[in-house]
Formats: sequence, structure tokens, C-alpha cells
Amino acid sequence: NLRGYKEVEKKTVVIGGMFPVHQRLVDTDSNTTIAPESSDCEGFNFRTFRWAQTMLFALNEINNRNDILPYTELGYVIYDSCFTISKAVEGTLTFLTGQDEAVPNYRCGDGPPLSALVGAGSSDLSIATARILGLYYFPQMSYASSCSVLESRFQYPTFLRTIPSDEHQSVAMAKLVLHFGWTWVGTIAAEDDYGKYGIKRFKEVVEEAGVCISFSETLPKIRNPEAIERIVQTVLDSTAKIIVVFSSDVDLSPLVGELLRNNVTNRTWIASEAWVTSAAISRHPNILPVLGGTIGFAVKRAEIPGLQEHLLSVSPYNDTLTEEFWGIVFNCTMNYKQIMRGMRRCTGEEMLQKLSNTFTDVSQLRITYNVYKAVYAVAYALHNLEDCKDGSGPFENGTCADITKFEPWQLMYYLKNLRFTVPHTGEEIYFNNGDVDGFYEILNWQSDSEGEITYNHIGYYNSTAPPEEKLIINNGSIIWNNDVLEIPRSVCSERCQPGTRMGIRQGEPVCCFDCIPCADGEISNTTDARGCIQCDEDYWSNANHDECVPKTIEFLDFAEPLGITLIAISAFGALATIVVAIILLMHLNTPLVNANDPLLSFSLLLGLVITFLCSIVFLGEPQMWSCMTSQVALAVGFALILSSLMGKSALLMLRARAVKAVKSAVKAAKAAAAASEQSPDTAVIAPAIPQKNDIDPIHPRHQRAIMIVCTLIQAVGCTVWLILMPPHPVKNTAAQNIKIILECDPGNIIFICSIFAYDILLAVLTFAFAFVARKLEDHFNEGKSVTFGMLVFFIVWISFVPAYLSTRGKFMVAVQIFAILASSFGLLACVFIPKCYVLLIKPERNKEEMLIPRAKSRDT
Ligand code: TCR
Repeated sequence: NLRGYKEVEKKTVVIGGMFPVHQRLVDTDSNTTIAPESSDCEGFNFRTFRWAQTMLFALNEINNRNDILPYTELGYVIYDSCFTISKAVEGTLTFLTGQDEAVPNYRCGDGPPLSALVGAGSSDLSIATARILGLYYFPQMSYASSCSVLESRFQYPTFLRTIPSDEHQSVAMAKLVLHFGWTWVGTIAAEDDYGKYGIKRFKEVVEEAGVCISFSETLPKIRNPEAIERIVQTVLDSTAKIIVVFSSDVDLSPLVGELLRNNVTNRTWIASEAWVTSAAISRHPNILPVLGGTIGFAVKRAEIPGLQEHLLSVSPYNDTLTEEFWGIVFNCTMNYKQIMRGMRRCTGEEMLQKLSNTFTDVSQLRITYNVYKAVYAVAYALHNLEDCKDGSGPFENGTCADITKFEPWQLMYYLKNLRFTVPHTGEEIYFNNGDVDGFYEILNWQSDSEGEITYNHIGYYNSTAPPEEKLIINNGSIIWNNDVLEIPRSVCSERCQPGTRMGIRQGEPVCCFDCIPCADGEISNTTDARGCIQCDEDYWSNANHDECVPKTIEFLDFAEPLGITLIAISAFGALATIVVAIILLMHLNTPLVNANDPLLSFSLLLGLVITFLCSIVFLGEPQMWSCMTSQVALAVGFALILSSLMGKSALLMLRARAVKAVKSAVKAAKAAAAASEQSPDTAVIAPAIPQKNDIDPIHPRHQRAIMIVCTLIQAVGCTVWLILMPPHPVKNTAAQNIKIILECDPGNIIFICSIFAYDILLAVLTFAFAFVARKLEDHFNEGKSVTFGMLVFFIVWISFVPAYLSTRGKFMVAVQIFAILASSFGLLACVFIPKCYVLLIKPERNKEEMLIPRAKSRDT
């Protein structure tokens, strides 16, 4: 422990200091057979030793000034906390009690009053010491303990610090991550309060903003190569390109070594304040490919005039620490035991100036500056305390504290209400509930011409600024890892483009997702859409699924090739029918035309014309009128055709039966005649030979009545249908996704079914009649041709059903028209071609004789 206060005529006040000059305790066997001793420390740290020397420098400066504490000399006691809690606690107790063997709550002798403890370095140490010091309401002024838990004045009532709380730094880091749009980061924290609380707060803020943490690792405090290897493996395995490290340089160093060994490049490291300007990290040989491009937060930097001279002037004879320092720097010793063992002896004349060493490097005075500020804060508080005029003092009855014997809480009062400007830098310091404002410089690790790392200033974070101005970064001045200029990306899954939606992966963070294409009829028009939107009824998704496009409207148009063909065919059909009608008209008085009621032939032809023409009405965009006419015209047309045919075949059937009867009667008469010839005495009653009326049992009048009644029934049915539930055009959006099919809705399914069922009934009856008459040889075989025509009709409509059901959209209409045309053509051809053949080509057959039964009956 360094001690330096001399009893001069001036009053003396002692300031305590605690610095982690060594890095760790020497490993000792835990052996309880001998009395345990306080462990020794090892791992001399030049950086923290500079902090300790800065305290001495500041005290010197203050003691030499006449404006601060003119009547008081500042003494000091400095302890080495060795980065360990036990040493820090030990030092605190020693400091409080003044005993090397610390006895709590007891202080021997009347030494100069103790004022405050500057320090304890890292947060866990300060937390431990602050608890003890808090018991006595003893002020503690920390320069590096930034952990946010130390904000609590309830738990640490006398803790103050010149370093901003990590609350600010964690938020700043989170803002930085969000600023660059990274959503997939890894975190590494030291296994102490600094790392744990710092990362915890960082995670809270980023996760709230939707960033995911790829991995969270903890750096071991004590040597643990396996754990370090595991961390490196995690870093390598992870797809996160951004890694946030909250740790002191001492704890991070082993990991950096391992990263170098594994050549882990292509990552961007986000540094916390404790290692961002650490030479122990950045001066690793070949560090650039691994840690180049690192971005970190650093507290304010300052130039402290005279400090470098002070540092260079340390002499090995000052105290044990300087002696050890000297030995390490110059690789020599002053310990005679070691000299005996052959170590080089230090001359004391070695030149510090010649070395470039972290200790003498004053380019990054950040924590060092905090130490400087801390010492000044205590000094100014003491100054104010000394300066107090009795009667106007802050304490009871306006009393003041006495600088020679004041209570710690009295100094605490002055520290709390302190406001002063730091010499040389002009920065104004005050404590807001023990804390200072959060201000960080943002540094970027770039390489200089010699390949050494330089810390380039790229922006700053100011916690007191309005929200949007807190983080100011000059993106352009950043050089990323591998000398890349564009911002690295770190996402678990690439964004989902429009047309897809984010699909969660079970058991993985929300930032990791699959992009699932939207289903047909659904779209997403933003990136990273959570779900797809169903298109409206008349719309459908486009091929990319990023827009709803109107469905194409479909109907069988006149103008398209299929439509034209159908029109042509039906026109041809209608024309052919008319031609047939003309031929019949021209031969109106011939036996063939007259054999069966010619009027029925013409009504049949009229029906055919109607059906041929109505198929045209099926084409085109369905309208109210076209829907109504097409179906009705078809139904009535067929009714007309079928009832005409039925009228015809009814006659044929009856005639066939009559002919049969005549034949058998003639036969019987002949037999009777023969019998009477053989035995004339036997009276044989010859059966009566049938008369004309028997052979031609129905009059054309009846036939026409059949035709008219049957058609009328259909016409009435259709009229009722049209009045009650008329067919109407509809948009069919359900049948096909991408199209709206314009079609006719029958209005009422029962009506349309019964109307066509009626047609079917007529057809069946006609067929039955004709079938019975098919063998009638006379009559130009009309029975046969009607039978045949009806068969064609059935075949067409039976095959229509599956064809119709298996087509979609406008082709249904086409199928329907084909069926209409085919059946009409079938009937036209079967019924009328034989007739025309005879009329035009074989007129000689057009004789009465062809009507054998009639001729016969006339003969009789
Ligand atoms: N606060 C850390 C310790 C620490 C430190 C440093 C240690 C800080 N900065 C620089 C060594 C060097 C910031 C803590 O534990 O609170």
C-alpha cells in the first residue's frame, strides 16, 4: 500500500484510492494446516497503474495550488484491489480502521481525518466496498464502476461516480444496433456485474425493438480454456455477424487470443467502454483481420497537461509498486534475492522515455481522466467544507464542519451538492443523484499506415439530447471488418419479399422465419408481411402474389373463332332446314309429302329452325333477354320438334297396328274362303275386311292437335317460368379462381328441370311410337327414319351430360350448343334426307303404290 502524507504545519486530510493494479490473485492451495494469509497478486497492469499515478498527479497538482484547499494538505492511501472482491474489501477495511490487520468498526489512533475513497475499479469491487462504506456513510467516488445497480442510492447511499451509468451505454449500444438495421446479434458478457447487467439491459432494449439474440455467452473470470473454445465455436457456428461484448479487457483477452488462433474474421464487434480503447486488446499482433472495424463506446477523452511528465518521472525508488513496475518494464530486479538467482539488476538509470508503453501513453486518457475528475471532486468538496463560514453553514443551526475532524456524512453533503469545472478541460461536473450524464464517443477501429489499430471518432451518444439526436453517427466514416465500406448485414432470415409471408419456425427466435408464398387468391404487398391478404371477390392474385388483379371476365363471344364456327354451323343448319322446307313445298302434292300430314313436317322444320337459331342466342355476353330467350326458345323448339314427330309417329304406329290387323284379317278371310271352298256346306262366317277408317284411324286433325297441345303445354310452362323465376345473367366467381364466368342462372332449378324433363318425356313417347312403327314397310320408311333420328337424339344428349359436366367456363356453353346442333342435325338428316333423296333423285319412287296398305284398302 502506498502511503504518503507528512505531518506539516498544514492540516492534512487523507484521500483513499483503490486501483486494480494487479489483475488477479496468485493461485494458492487451500490448505488449512497453516494460518491463512492474504494472497499475493500478480499480473501487473500498466493501464491501471497509470490510473493510480494519475491520482498522485492530481493530488500533487491540488496541493500545489493555492486556490483549492489553501490551508489543507491532501494525503493519500492507495490500495491495490487486484481485480478481486476480497482484496477490495480487505483494503476498505484497512483504510477505515487504519490497521493492516483490519478490525472492523475500530480505528486506532488519531491520524489525519479520512475524506473519501476514490475507486475500487470494476463494479463488483465497488459494489462490495460501497456496502461497507455505506454502513459508515463514508463517501466513495468511483472512476470506472459503471454498473447500473450502483445507481441505487437506497442500497449504496454514499456512492458517487465520474463514469456514466451503463444504463446509458446499454441503451446506446441498442440504438446503434437498431441504427444499422441489424436484427440478429450475438452477445458475450463478462461473468461480473458489469457484463451481466450491461448485456441484460442491452437485450431488453433491442428485443423490445424486434431484434433477436443469436447466442449469449459468458466469459469466465478465471482461466478456463475449454469455455473460451466453446465460445469461439458458438461464434463460428452462428450466422450472426454482429457480436456485442460487454466485458473488461482483462476478461476478454483470452477470447481474443482464441479468436486469432481460429482466424475468426467477417464479424463486426461492438465494444463496451471497458475494452474499446484497451491496448491489451488492440495491440495484439495481427488483430486487424479479426477485430478491425470494431465499433465501441468510450467515455470522454481529455488532455491532461503535465501528466505525461509526471508518468515519465516515476522512479523505481518511490514505492513497492513503482519498483515492481520498473522491474517488469526493464526486465530487471532490485530484489537482492532475485539478483542472487541471476536476474539483471536495475540501475535506476533506465530511461522510461525510450519506451512506448501503455503506462506512458497519454493518447487515450479516458478512465484516467475520470480518476482525475474524481480526485478533484473530492478536493473541491473538501474545499467547500473548509470554506464554510460559521453561522451560514449547512448543518444544524448554521454550523459548519471542521476540516480537521469532520464526519463522513458532512463531506457527503458537500459532494452531493458539488458543482465545479475541471481544470484544463473546462468540463463542468455535478452529480445527479450520484451519477453523471451519459456521454460517449463512438469509436471505430481502423488501421493506420503501419497496420496498427487507430480509434477513429465516428459519432457520439448523448443521453441528455432529445430522443432523435441522442445517437449521432457518421456512417460514411466507418470502415468495417475486412476494410469493407458498406454496412454489414446481420439477419437470421432475409426479408420476405412481397408475395410471401413470414412463417415462424417452431422453437426459433422470431427473427428466424421462412418465407411462405401466398396461396392463390391471396397476396402480400409489403416486405416481411405477417400474413397474406385475401383478394376481393372479383379479384385474384397475380403470378407474383403481390397484387390483386381483376379476374378476367369469360363468356363465349361471337367474335372468337369458336363463336364464329358455332354461328356458321347453326346458320348452315337453319339454312339447310329452310332448303328442305322449300323442297317439300315444291313437292307438296306428291304422295311422299302427303303420306303423313305435311303440316307436321313444316312445324317440325320450324322447330328445327328455332333450335338452330336459338343456339346463337347462347353466345355473347349473357343479358337478361338472352338468358330468357335462349333456354325458352330451346325448350319450346324441342317441344315443337318432338310433338310434331310424335304426331307423325302416332299415326305411323296406329297405321302399323292397323296394317297388322288387316294382314291377319285378310289371312283369316283367305283361310275362311279356302275352308268354304273345301266344304261349301259348312257355313263359315268370313271376318269383315277392315275399312279405310280402320286403317287410317286418326285424322290429320288429331295429329295437329297432338302437336299443338304438346307444344302449348311447353309454352305455358315456359311462360310461367319466365314470369315467376326468370333465368338471369350471373357472375360465377366460384367455379374458377382466376375468372369470372358470365353465365345464365336458370332462376329456379325445378323449373328448368321439369321443362326439359317434359321434352325428354315427349322424346321418349315419340321414340316409343316410332319404334312400334319402324317395321312399316310402306310410307317411305318414315317409321324407321324417325326411330333412327330419335336414337341419334338420345345418343347426343346422353353423351352431352358427361361432356357438359367435365367442362368449365365458356366451353360449357359451347358443349351445350354442340349438343343442340348435333341433335338438330341428327333429326334433320335422319327424317328428311331419305325424303329429299326420293323427291330429288328418285322421283319415280314417289308413287301412291308406296303406300301399300292405303292402296289396298282403296282397292277393297
Ligand atoms: N466499468 C467496468 C470496469 C471498467 C474497466 C474499464 C476496467 C470500465 N472501464 C477500463 C478496465 C479498464 C467500465 C465496471 O466493472 O463497471
